[in-house]
Amino acid sequence: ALLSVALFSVAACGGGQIGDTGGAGDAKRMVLIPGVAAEPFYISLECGFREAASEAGYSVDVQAPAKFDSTLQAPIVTGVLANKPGAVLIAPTDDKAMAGPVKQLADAGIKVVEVDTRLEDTSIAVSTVSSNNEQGGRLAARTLARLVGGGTGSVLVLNTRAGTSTTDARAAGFEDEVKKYPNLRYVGQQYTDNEPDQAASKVTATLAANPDLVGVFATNLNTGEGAATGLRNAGRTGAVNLVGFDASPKQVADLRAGAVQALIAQDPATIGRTGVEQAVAALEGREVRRDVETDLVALTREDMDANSRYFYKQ
Ligand code: T6T
Repeated sequence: ALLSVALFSVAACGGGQIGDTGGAGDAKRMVLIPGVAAEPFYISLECGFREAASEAGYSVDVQAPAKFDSTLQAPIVTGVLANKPGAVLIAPTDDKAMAGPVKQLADAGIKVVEVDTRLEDTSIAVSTVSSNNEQGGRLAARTLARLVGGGTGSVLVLNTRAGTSTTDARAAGFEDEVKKYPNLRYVGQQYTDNEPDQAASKVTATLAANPDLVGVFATNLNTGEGAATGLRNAGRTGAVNLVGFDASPKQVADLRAGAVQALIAQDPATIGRTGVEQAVAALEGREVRRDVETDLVALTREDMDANSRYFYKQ
């Protein structure tokens, strides 16, 4: 029961904290429901959300589940429905299971903007702001192929949980793109439940079964952090090229230290900011963009500091 209680997050955005304000039934209020609490990607997104909402004169509230899990996120949505804010920005934790609860928001007249993840049913939200995750997976495959160079061997994908729209799209893009490199043998994807420990043990098990492993693509922050641990435990750091997704402080430190060879970084603060802009447009009856794509960049140790604006906050 405790886990179903929403966590009221306080992000360290820099430049002074913008507090949660506002009461019930307030059209000038926006609520952000991230995929999970206290996680650098969503913290950075929250910072963009808070800044943009306060600039636009909206009060804000942020309610996140303790785990990336639709059974914990759904009751938060239902609670928010009762307070009837003008708009809700949400990262749905499951592309099907969250459709019912999110549709209740839209049916109540609340403007729903998807940030980061999306529902399969595209008729519910007015706008979706995210990275092009399929392209991100392709970029990961090209980056891994460049790192492996002339080498030959197996490559593994570590995914989170089926039904997470973003990581599913990354894995699909990677799988398709990696076919262009005959020296790389794709051994399939493994799900980790978004748990670093599972990612670590799946990497060591895959290494045992496929000693020719030359590359791993970890589709998000937790899978990447766990994969780095798995390779370290197996004594294969650097020998197996690891391409991660996201740029948490720990991932950035791992890149600098050589525990990870590349990161595909997103721009979560811009996702949060743009989500607010679309929500305000919807509330004011102006034109809304149904899909907005934000930047992705591949970082390696050589060029990471030139791209430090992509490092996430914590
Ligand atoms: O990769 C991000 C996000 O884009 C994805 O939808 C879920 O995982 C992260 O939040 C990283 O933990």
